[in-house]
Amino acid sequence: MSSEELHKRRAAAVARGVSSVVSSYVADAGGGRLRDVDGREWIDFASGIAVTNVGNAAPRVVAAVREQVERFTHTCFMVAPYESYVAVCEQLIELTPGGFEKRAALFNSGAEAVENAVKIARHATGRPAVVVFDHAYHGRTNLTMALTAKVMPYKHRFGPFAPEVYRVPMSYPLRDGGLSGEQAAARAIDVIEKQVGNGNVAAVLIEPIQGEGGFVVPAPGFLPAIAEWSRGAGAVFIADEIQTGFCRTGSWFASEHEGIEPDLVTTAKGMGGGLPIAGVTGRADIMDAVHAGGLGGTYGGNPVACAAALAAVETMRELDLAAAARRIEQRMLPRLGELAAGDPGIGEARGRGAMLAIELVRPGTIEPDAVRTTAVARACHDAGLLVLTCGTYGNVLRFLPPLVISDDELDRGLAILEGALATA
Ligand code: PLZ
Repeated sequence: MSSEELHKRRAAAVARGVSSVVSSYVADAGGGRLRDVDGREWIDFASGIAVTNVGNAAPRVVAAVREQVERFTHTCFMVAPYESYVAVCEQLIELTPGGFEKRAALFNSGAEAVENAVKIARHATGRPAVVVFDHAYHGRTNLTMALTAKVMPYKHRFGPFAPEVYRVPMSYPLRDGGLSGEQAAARAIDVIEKQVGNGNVAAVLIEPIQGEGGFVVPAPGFLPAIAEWSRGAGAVFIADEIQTGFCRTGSWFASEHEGIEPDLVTTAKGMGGGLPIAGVTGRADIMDAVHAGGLGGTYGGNPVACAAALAAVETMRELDLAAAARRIEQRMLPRLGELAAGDPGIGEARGRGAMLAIELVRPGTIEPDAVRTTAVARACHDAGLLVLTCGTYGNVLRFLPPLVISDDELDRGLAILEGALATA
């Protein structure tokens, strides 16, 4: 059945609120490529939104999932536990930053991990307030909508939202007049101290590099200063590494680039090699503050997803995908920089590892150019390159290739992008 025919069926069956970036339907995918049902090949610069870091249908993941579904698909860890859940928690404890004693708990999605991190922080501190940042994205459930900054499409007419969420200014080097990390942190801390009050803050929640908000890399020093303030105030510092985690930025976690050790880390996406699984990992005293039975869910740490996660981590270790992400940065970022130098409509090329972006502006200004961004993305799609946009202003083109993408696929993707920028 062709994409066109599937699209017709979809219109009569799938709710309009769920939309897709492209109108082609996938037949199969692997490495750095997708093939649609019409027989067209695509180069993948999306990874299903930073999920298939190990590649799509990665061999180890496929084998592990196959083996597990034949043994058992579900017992519920809260009813009858199994080894792989424990093993995934052990891996999370080993891989997340921080040499202190840790515990972990597993969930199904990023939003669910964030919700649980907030539950844990509130329980452990006995305080209500959660501090989040401009441009933040943390999910689409009621609490995480409140934590997410952008109204369209995420929050519009979906309120009322959960209370006790306070938003403070982010470090956004292109848009904050060149504040240093320390200055930007002082600006945020001032708002917290004046408007929330140190003793009320349960958690400070931040993406070390913002994802949906525009691939915003804070100025150096910003994250350490916020983490330090948080510690001093007795608040739980939570790094949302759902998009940045699992080798994406050239290390296991983006927090490592600035040497910060979050009290709690939320993970999902890349963790499961394509299967839905998420985690909250962090300081044992905070995690274990919660009473027995206070955390859980029917499917959290489902055995098939756990098998996939263990295989994905093994693949990352075996292929050294953190190094692969650094190589992708070395190959892509200079070319994106050259494109920016030759195109006054590109305000900045930025990012880390295989989490890279260009931000489009009206020439000579920092005024966002969302119209061109959409046009460039469409031109890429027409030429067979799957790219995504993001940003509060919808003016950022982001590049998230699977970490196993070949140099040839990377170069061909870049050539398509160059062509699209030349015409759109
Ligand atoms: N925290 C940092 O990036 C998910 C969302 C796409 P879920 N980002 C992609 C969309 O439009 O829904 C994300 C994230 C960060 C939390 C989440 C939420 O993760 O698995 O989508 O719930």
